[in-house]
Amino acid sequence: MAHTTTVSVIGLGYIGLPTSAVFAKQGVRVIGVDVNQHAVDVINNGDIHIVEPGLREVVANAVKNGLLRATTQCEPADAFIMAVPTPFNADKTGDLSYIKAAAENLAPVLRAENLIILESTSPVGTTEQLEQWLQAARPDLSFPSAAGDNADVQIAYCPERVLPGKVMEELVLNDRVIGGLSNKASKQAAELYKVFLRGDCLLTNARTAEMAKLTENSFRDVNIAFANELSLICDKLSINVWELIRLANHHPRVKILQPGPGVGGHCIAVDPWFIVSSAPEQARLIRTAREVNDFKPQWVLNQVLACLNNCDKPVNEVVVACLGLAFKANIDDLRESPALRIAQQIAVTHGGRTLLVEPNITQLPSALEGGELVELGAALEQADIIVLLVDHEPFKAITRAQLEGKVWVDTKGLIDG
Ligand code: SAJ
Repeated sequence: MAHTTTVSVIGLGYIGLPTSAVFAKQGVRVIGVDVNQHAVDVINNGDIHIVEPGLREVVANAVKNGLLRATTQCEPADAFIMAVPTPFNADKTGDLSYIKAAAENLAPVLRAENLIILESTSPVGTTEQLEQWLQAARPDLSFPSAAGDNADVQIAYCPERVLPGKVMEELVLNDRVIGGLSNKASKQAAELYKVFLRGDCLLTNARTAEMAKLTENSFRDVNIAFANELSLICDKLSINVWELIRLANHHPRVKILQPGPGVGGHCIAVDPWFIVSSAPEQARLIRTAREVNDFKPQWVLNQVLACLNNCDKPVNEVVVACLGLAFKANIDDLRESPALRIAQQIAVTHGGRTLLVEPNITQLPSALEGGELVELGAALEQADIIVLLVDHEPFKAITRAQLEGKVWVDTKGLIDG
């Protein structure tokens, strides 16, 4: 595909906006589409509505140069990339309503020679489902499941695999798995990504590409669950889990991940359920891993409650400090954070002062209004119980001397490790 191609990116969130920006940086005209009018206005002003290092400058330049424009309604383009959310329903099946809504927005402007790429993390079969919705809305056009390489419209699945906080770098460098509903769709999609991609394009079919994304995140979830389960076993057997993992990892073929307060974020705690709901009888390990990781915050809370009950003061006079609220180290993202959930439960159940230390934010979310956002030094000075929830860089400097006379629960091994 030539550099003059117009690409429309539907969904201008954590994936869609950076993708729009890297295309525009290469001189491609990009029409960004989002249902959120606020996001559209912010982007058209050359600014961004999300936090991602290095993104603002690229968006500002693209808007200034007239290469990126945002709107709420789909407009004709040569290629469309869908990057809309796919949460799960109450029964843990994938909620495809955002993809369906995007398809309804897109269908009226679709024309022959168009390429559509779905990037949203999706249950296996979603790309075929998208094709069916579009075919129903546009019976005048032919699609690849029936017409193969000769179809009017080509469709491929290509999952995003970038790490929040490193999106601008990983978008360009990571290899891409591309699964077309026809060979032509795969090839066209690869050609399009090559406009900005330095990694390789690995071509397959849509179902395998959908499963590849789910597999990567399930692999990580299962491995984190193994570490989390070890932490429970070691607690019962009075063994230091951090030392144990360090020792075991000296074996040339063993590489155990780190236990923590639970698994957070919008991907690893969600995606394995898409495999479980597609193959419930077979996906026993993947389901159990999810359950092990989901139980960990409750286990940590129980540890803290036990410490509270063992204190020699009335519980409501005990000062508890929670160190870290984000879903992982050195980011400001509190969404789906086990640390935040644990801190919230401590604040509501113990009745005394709860000090909260989160170096990456300046204001507490409303859910934590009962707590006090304080500096690390103040928390270490005033608290009777320290609950270390995230391995943020500044917490690595905490010394045993600063903890003298205090009780602590260390979920990340910064003190005990
Ligand atoms: N965690 C642990 N122990 C570990 C590693 C991680 O408890 O040893 C926890 C983290 O604290 C966090 C959660 O797991 O709560 C997830 O963090 P993460 O760094 O493993 O992953 P995410 O959610 O930021 O990004 C993942 C990445 N997937 C993989 O590494 C396989 C990323 O490449 C994907 O693009 C992203 O999901 C996504 O969008 O799907």
